[in-house]
Amino acid sequence: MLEYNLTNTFGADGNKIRVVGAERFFGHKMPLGDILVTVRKLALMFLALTPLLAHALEISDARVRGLPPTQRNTAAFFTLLNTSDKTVQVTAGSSDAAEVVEIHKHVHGNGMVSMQEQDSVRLEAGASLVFAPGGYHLMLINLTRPIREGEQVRFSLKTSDGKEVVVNAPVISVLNETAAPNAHKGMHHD
Ligand SMILES: [Cu+2]
Repeated sequence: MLEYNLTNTFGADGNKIRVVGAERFFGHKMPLGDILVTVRKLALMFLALTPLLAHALEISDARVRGLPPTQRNTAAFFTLLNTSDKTVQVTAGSSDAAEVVEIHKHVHGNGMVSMQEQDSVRLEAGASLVFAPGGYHLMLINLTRPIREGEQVRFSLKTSDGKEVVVNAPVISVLNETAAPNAHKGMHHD
């Protein structure tokens, strides 16, 4: 996508490539300063267009698990889709309802289920990944307010290209939760 090409061409570590490419494009008669100004103008033109393009990361079917108010932590579930033609690394962002947000995964071993924090998840171009009970989930840690069904909770995820995708998700009580198609049954997370 255009925004990724821009990042590659004009990124902080792309100075050398940028100048070489500009010289090749404009010939060697143009002073370096003029080339950089022209490149900057082009970059601004492209940046003005990028809001028209879709985000690389789409989040759908988002919901946050409602638990009794004595619980300090809860989890958010959703489906991620990488709509770009580049691999995207996704890391946890923040939430208006929790002090800390982490990506967790349930790990099965020796007849036990435990949670492991994941620094990031990786989505190939066009790939999707389901966060569902019994698998990946976004852990909302140290809740700053009660999470009641019918309310909305905001949370965000960050992508490796420096973008943050913000979602407003409905709270669905754990009592009304329906298991996702691929989720394991009977695994409670609290
Ligand atoms: Cu967890």
